[in-house]
Amino acid sequence: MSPKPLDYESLNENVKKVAYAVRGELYLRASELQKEGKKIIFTNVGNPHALGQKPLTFPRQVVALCQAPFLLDDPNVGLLFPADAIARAKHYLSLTSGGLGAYSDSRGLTGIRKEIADFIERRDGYPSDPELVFLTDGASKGVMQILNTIIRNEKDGILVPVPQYPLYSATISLYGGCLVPYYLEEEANWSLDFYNIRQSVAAARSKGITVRAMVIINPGNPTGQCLSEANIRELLKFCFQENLVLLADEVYQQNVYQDERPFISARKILFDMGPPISKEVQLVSFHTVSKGYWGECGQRGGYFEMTNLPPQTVDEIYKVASVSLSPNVPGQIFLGLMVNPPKPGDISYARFVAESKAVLESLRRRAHIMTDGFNSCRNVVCNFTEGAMYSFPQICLPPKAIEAAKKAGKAPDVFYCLKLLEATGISTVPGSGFGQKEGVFHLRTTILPAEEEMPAIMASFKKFNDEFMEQYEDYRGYSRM
Ligand code: DCS
Repeated sequence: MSPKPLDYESLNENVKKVAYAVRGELYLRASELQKEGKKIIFTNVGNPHALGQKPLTFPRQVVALCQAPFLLDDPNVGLLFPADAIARAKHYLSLTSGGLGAYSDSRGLTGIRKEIADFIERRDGYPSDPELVFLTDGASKGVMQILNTIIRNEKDGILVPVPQYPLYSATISLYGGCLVPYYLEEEANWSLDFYNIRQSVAAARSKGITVRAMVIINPGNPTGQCLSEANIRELLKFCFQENLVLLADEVYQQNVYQDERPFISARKILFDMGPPISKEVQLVSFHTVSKGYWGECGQRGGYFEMTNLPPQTVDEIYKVASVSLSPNVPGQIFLGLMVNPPKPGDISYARFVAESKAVLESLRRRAHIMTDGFNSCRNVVCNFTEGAMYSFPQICLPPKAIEAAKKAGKAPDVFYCLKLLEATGISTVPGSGFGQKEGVFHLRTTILPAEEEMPAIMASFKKFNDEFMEQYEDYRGYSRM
């Protein structure tokens, strides 16, 4: 009998090809060990609230009132909620046609798209058109929608940084496109190297691939770098010369832990460059409520903004967004609040600033504790986490460890990460899940465990690592690749 349509052998091959390491083998083993009663430190996902980060008070007050509008009629509401939260809840409810239980426009609520456009204008110094801002269920859905719009067949190439966040490789597989890798330069703080990028493009073209788009993640995941203005300028020139649409994943724009290279959006630099580039290069930028000091991953609020896309294309994107009716409405309200937080003079301002500063300052300290910790370990080197939420140390595995991994039927970095998990409960993601140069090994951890637990976690990592190295190094020692 022929297989049924949903039997494994008859599934869409693109679905089978998808790989997503952030919830891959290591995560599954960690979940098993947890069930058996082992204490697991889940540093595999950038999911701050799951590791104890408290939600900011003001946005939760506003959304609570939007979810339970009958509270607004309660004579005691003013005792429980500050007046500015009550006013904001009324404002957001007035933007909806029936509250949070009603679908919104498929692009999101008009009033919130306007708040986002105002935020972009304040941030970049150039006006933004709310008609070109679409809300999505997290940034992931926006990235998927735009890649779906770009990829026509398996000959369409998308330049993706390596290491990359596997949303990109997974989505390109799912839509049947071709991932064209470009390597970030680890020795130069994970920056872009255009000689190398041009070579990647040339190699893809020689195989008949039409390179159509380029992805940047800034600040970087998993690499944590903040790109310099000069690097982004060169990148935009490159996209102009090569006729590429730039997908700027800027979800970590609030997560910056150094002062030399503050976040500057690709859009601002594009407009600073002036015509013809500013009028020609097509750009889609992504943002989310999941990151920053918000960390509201479960709310699924995101947006993308389109620059230099013709109206017919925007209409097509709108049409496809309409097929899923509406992005979730509470997530949209979180986005409105993120881009339009309490202002000086508002009742909730002081508390909001204190809470958000506490999160960001602690993340900055944790970035230092982690990278310093990794750099104190034998055969481990780690660039400073300049931004985002991750450390991505290089683990220089001795040949004997690589042999042992082969014998166990595992990739060397998977072997190391599994041993780390079994010994310490620290659940990481092997570098191979993000891509890395041949023969070079990494792992990714988030910098999100509670600050007070961090020194003990790093001590436990060091103890495991140094013993592992001792076990697998031969007496002559071992030099880095
Ligand atoms: N882009 C990047 C670079 C990300 O790191 C993430 C999430 C997203 C987009 C998608 O975010 P939302 O859909 O929640 O808006 N990062 C994942 C990660 O690497 N660990 O946890 C989540």
